[in-house]
Amino acid sequence: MRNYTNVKDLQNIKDALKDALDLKQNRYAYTHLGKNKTCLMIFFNSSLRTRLSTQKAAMNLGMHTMVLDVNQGAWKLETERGVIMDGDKPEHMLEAIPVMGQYCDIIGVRAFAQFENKADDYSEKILNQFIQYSGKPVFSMEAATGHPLQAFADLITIEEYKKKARPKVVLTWAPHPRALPQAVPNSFADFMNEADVEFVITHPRGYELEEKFVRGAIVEYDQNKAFEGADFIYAKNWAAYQDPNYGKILSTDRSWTVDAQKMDLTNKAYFMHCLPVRRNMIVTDEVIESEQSIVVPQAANREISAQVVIKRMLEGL
Ligand code: AN0
Ligand code: CP
Repeated sequence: MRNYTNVKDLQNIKDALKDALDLKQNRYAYTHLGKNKTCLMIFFNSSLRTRLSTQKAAMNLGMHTMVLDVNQGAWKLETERGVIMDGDKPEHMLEAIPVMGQYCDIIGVRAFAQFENKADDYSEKILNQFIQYSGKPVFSMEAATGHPLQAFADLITIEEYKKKARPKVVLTWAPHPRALPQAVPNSFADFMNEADVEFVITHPRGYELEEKFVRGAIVEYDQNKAFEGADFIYAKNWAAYQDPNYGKILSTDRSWTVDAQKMDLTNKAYFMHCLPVRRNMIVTDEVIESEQSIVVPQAANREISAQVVIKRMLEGL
């Protein structure tokens, strides 16, 4: 595998799942693959899980890891070509990226949607510059439109916890005080559409996601109805995608918060969230602390999804 930016890079998700479950039993079987190889991780945004789980995955494969927080200690980077650089940014991405590529064998990039320009975000302007100019294989650690390491970990978790061959999986919007990207719900939808599940998305009107990720999945605007018979509830906030409200908060309606009453409508569903989660906005204390909450094992699988991806990238070097 050269780059990892979306579900299609895994080719066949059944094989990818099998690799994941095998690796989980035998994390240190491939240390020879990463010997004398370096994984560079570039963060334009904060992270807890991605930072730690991806380093752990690379170390499991025998690699060295280096982490750079671009906004803390590195030079501020100009991203627009053609600007006269007389402002506060001393370095251009067009030099910085090929230089970063000199010091590593693979590069992970976290660069969220900026909500300034929808076309820039949805063309993955920053991630694609890394692919184009670094000279090295690149994987997304959450870019503008997707978080494929998260969605792969989510798929592994559903595979591990499902009690029937084709579970009902519900992605529900929930309220949040800040405008958040669509990357997590986009990738989750993209993966669920490939998986053997009954997939339903529920959100208030106006929060419709990009069709290329929704791919005709059922959208149910009545959250209670969507929850009926669900085996997995996957909560997430996102800001509006559709014009003219791109990047805007249209609702903070706390009747969409996932609480015990709503979970009672489900088929004793497991509760999932990618984390970080704001309690009593997205989900009540009671639900996230309940036995049905699998947010921690879900986060644990981030190590596994990253390890499958990095292993395949190393095999392609
Ligand atoms: C980010 C998001 O919603 O995309 C990262 C989630 C993994 N969340 C926040 O910024 C709170
Ligand atoms: N879920 C996730 O990607 O978490 P971080 O933002 O902490 O990396």
